[in-house]
Amino acid sequence: METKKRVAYFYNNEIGNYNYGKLHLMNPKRISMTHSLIVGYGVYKDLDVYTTREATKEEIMQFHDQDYVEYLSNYVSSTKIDFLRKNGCNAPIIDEETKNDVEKKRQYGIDVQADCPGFDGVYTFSQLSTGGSIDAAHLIINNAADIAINWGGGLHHAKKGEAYGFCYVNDIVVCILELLKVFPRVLYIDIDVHHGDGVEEAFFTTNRVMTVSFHEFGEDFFPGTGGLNSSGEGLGKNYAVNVPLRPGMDDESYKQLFKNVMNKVMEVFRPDVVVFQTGADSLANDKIGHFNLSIRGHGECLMYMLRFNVPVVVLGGGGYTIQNVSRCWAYETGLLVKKNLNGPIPVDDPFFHLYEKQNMLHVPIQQVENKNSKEDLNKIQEEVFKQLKEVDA
Ligand code: TV1
Ligand code: CA
Ligand code: ZN
Repeated sequence: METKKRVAYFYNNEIGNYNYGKLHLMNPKRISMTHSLIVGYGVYKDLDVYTTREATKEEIMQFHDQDYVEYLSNYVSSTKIDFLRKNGCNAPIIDEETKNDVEKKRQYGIDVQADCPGFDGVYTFSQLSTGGSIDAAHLIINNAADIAINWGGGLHHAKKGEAYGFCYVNDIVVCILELLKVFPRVLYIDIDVHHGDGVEEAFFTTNRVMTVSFHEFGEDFFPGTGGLNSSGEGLGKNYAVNVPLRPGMDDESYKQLFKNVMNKVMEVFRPDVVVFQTGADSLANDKIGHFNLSIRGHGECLMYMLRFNVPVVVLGGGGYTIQNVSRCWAYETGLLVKKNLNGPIPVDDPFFHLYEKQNMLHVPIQQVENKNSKEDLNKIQEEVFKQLKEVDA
């Protein structure tokens, strides 16, 4: 009955070399670590492996403002300029003045101190993240894959003309715009612990994209949007679904809510394709998020969407305890090709030293208090169902 799904996987060895800065929590190395586990566990053989290319300016400008993209693409960090000067380079550096113009930086959300630093190669990094998500969409469009994975994508906060929340180019919006060229309806699902605000905003007024985000909400948790009653406007009314949650969500409560909501979403929206942002900062022991999901629980949510026999683009996202991110995404890549990975981390993994404290693929999690009561969760589900009743796609 169930036929084997063709699973495509996008990777570029360069992506792990970009660096947001020493103290920053976003570490692109987790993408390389994920890849090493995928190779080490032998999942590689069951995937159609593609090398990720850099998205072009034109592709990125399908969503982003030209002036913002131009600013990003010309960005040269002041450390890099200092380095060039010290090494005897006297040639003018393109737009050296504007690049370090405090006003421009503020306008475009580039902030050396905090969330979105201007770092060397920030544009190429974003092009690689986006190139994978675009080509993933194209494989689905050409019916050359049933599932297409880009762990380097999923940067859901980037705005049309501004970097935001560790994200510079919104690869997800560009991916969905590609899919909309062919498919009438696209479903976006976001299990990152943060609200998928950039994607929601981009499609807030259309009924061709339904966005569904599960996220931690309240007590100033970033970004602060995604309340229960933010549900779309105009033609998009009821097509933005938000599931705001308190800290401590565990496997049982999360899985149940996820399955109930998504089952209803599939029934009323009947998408042609699903784009799944698989942010791993919803796992237990993340450095930013406060949910308490196991890798198996997280993976069960992703796998739940396969039963509907709709093609899926699988993207990465957040995740700040990097060993758990690579464990999770390697495990999920395994699940997608029907392999149930477990056991120790392969000893010849180039990142083995980073797992030495706990060398198993699955790590135990402590019980923490779930601040979401059964009553709260029932109420949220009820509200979401009420909204979904109004959808007639
Ligand atoms: C540099 C160094 C940056 C240490 C950022 C946590 C840091 C954070 C850092 C941090 C941090 C945020 C805010 C900023 C309100 C803003 C990829 C004034 C210890 C998809 C983005 C979270 C999540 C942004 C991205 C958030 C994603 N949390 N240490 N920054 N402030 N920003 O709260 O959804 O996962 O935390
Ligand atoms: Ca989310
Ligand atoms: Zn996040």
